[in-house]
Amino acid sequence: LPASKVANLPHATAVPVKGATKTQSIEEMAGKWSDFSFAPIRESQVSRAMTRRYFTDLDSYAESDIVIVGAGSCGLSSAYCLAKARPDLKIAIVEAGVAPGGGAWLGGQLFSAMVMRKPADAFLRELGVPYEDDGAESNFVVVKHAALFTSTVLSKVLQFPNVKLFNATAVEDLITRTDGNGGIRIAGVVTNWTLVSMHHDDQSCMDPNTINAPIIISTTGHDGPFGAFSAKRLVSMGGLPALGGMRGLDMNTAEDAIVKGTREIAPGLIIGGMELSEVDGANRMGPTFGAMALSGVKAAEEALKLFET
Ligand code: AHZ
Repeated sequence: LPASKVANLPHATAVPVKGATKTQSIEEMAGKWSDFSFAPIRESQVSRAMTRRYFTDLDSYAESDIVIVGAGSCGLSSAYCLAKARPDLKIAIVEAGVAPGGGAWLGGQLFSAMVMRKPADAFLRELGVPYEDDGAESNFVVVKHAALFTSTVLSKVLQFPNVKLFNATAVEDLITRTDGNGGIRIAGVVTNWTLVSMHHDDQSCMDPNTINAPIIISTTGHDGPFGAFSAKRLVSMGGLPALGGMRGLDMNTAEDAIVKGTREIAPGLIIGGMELSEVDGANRMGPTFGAMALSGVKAAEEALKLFET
């Protein structure tokens, strides 16, 4: 149909533009609510505003420079360091949950405060997250609410123009290439809507999607319904002989081991955070988060080294 006729069909009727469209401050609105109206909108404009951007992102990030799997405290810390150091890199974060943040919305059990052992306070200063410090005699600092840490790092990560978070999306496999010597190299991730990944057993024909990337940083936490995903998949595909299996809680040994051990486990795959405890058989640390932040910092450093070689 010619554009003139389409414009006359009921479904194409535009909402007449009326009401306030000029940029206003909150102060200017105060006390004038009886005259208030939103700028007009048509529902399709909202649909298009969302879907056009999402599909543009899917198109753009189908070839990424780095994919971070899991947006917990380790993954987000890593994303922050990478995006800040290399604005030229395209960084996709794939998070199975609707809400990014993993276990870092609370400090431990259902308590709010988040403990970070020194020297991880350096990362809080980098982010500008306020904390309580009892001074030279104290070996740790306390953020008054874990959500303050998580929301701050998240908001900074999301503001980098070179980062896209795909939440409610699970990594359900790894893309692999043979290296010519019988070994494998990780070359990307296989993704699906998390709700789809959870229903492969009772629905059929729900093939996945993919993101190619030369470097994957996996920070999916310790074993659980989705956790330790890449570590477990590495074992099942023969890229790792066996899982070490996370050991019992020992704050002192656990945090050092996770930070020091954060590394490229298989060509193209760096593992950090509590997922690493499943690879190395490291202890868990319970409710202290310094190792998650600094493992993220180290994972970023390891990735940057790979880009330089
Ligand atoms: O939803 C998961 C969470 O947000 C996400 N995730 C897991 N599997 C995924 C998959 N695809 C996409 N297949 C996936 N996303 O990964 C995130 C992991 O966050 P986390 O907080 O569980 O892990 P972390 O290593 O960043 O932090 C661990 C925090 C812990 S656990 C612990 C203990 O048990 O002792 N102590 C600390 C500090």
